[in-house]
Amino acid sequence: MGKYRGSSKLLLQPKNTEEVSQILKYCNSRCLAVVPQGGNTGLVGGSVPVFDEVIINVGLMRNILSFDKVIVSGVLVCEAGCILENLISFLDDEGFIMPLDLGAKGSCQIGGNVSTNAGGLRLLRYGSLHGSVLGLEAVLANGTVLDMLGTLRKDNTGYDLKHLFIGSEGSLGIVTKVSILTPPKLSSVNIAFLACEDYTSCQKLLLEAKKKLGGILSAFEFLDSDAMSLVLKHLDGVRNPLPPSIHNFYILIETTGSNETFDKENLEAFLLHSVESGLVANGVLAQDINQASSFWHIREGLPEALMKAGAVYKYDLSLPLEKMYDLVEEMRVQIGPAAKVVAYGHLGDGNLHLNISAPAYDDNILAKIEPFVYEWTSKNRGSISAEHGLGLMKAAKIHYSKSPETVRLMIDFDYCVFELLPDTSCLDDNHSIICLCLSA
Ligand code: 2HG
Ligand code: ZN
Repeated sequence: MGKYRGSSKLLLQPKNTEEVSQILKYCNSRCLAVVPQGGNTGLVGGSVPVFDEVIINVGLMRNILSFDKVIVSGVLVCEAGCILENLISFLDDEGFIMPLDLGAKGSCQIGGNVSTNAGGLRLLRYGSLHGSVLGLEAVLANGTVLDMLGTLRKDNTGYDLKHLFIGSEGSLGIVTKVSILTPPKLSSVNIAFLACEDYTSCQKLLLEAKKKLGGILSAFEFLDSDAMSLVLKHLDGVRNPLPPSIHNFYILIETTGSNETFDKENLEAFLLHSVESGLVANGVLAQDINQASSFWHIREGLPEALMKAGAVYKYDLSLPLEKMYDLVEEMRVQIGPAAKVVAYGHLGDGNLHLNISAPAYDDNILAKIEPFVYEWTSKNRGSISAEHGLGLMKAAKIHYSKSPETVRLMIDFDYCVFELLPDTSCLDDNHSIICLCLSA
């Protein structure tokens, strides 16, 4: 995004866990700051060495260690540097899918996905990584290797510490291996691209989709008309699949099931009913795989279109569904003509991607956005980071979403882990190392 700049002089690319352990042990004994790095696709500056950290990039640790489709159906064990898209293709050949899919799949790595608890496009169906990650291996700052690489569905022996590494963004240690439960690939996938005239219709449509499509619903994504105009303007070869007329909202619905005829008829009946009841103004069902991927390209291409449009301020928020679009409208009033407010996201999960696009980064624009956006989110009991983590951008803003007692416990917990270190002289009373870690 051109927003965070690195100034590291050293990038290390360990080939295995033992090397990660040795690097961390050495850096720790010398009080050298490190930043773990995966595919570098984060949006909050978490993997950028903004000071002079040593970069530990796990990109060479990219082996698939095992895939058990016979005994424990669908458990994949792999190293942290595996690129998500490679895992998706590997599983596709085996008749399985990853429970996680994101626009950044071509470069993001599973270790980074797990460390940031990435959500993505199919969370609605397959749940978060807290559900599908069965185990992991991580290396603590002092080099201790924690083997929690279980493959069991159930294990109630003591604290399930792997969950602390899912979403802690490298602040407790570096994830080096992951074991993940993958669902079988289902043969019938259908995708519809729809237009709604108002936000209330989008909400009602979601409720209807949950009721009528139930178990086969696998994605429910939305974009507003400003987002659509942006994609059409900046991405080559993209066209609006609906007849030319400006609609206020667009919805992408995907169903995944195992009965081709039934699933298609089910989706068609749902669409017909939604048009007749006035919830949907217009809609089209993908007729083949090319059309299906062109629908997805509109939604997945949004971050790229925004980058091409200039500078972008990104906010990844969880909000109560009924309030979500009020924020977008209030933000438009707040900012005025200086920038464009563009909204899209995972409506099915209550996750708004609020993007503010401007010709260049400008402190006057930023002053209109922050702290307004965080205060608004906090007042409505939302989360200031739904799926991208805190990173550098939001580490100091955590209090908008977590109580002082909770933050205190996180800091104490960090201390607890750091007390394992042979030399703790680099920890000062102001927890500056902890803050650095939270931002990494
Ligand atoms: C998405 O859903 C990603 O496309 C990126 O999470 C979000 O660009 C963004 O703000
Ligand atoms: Zn997203």
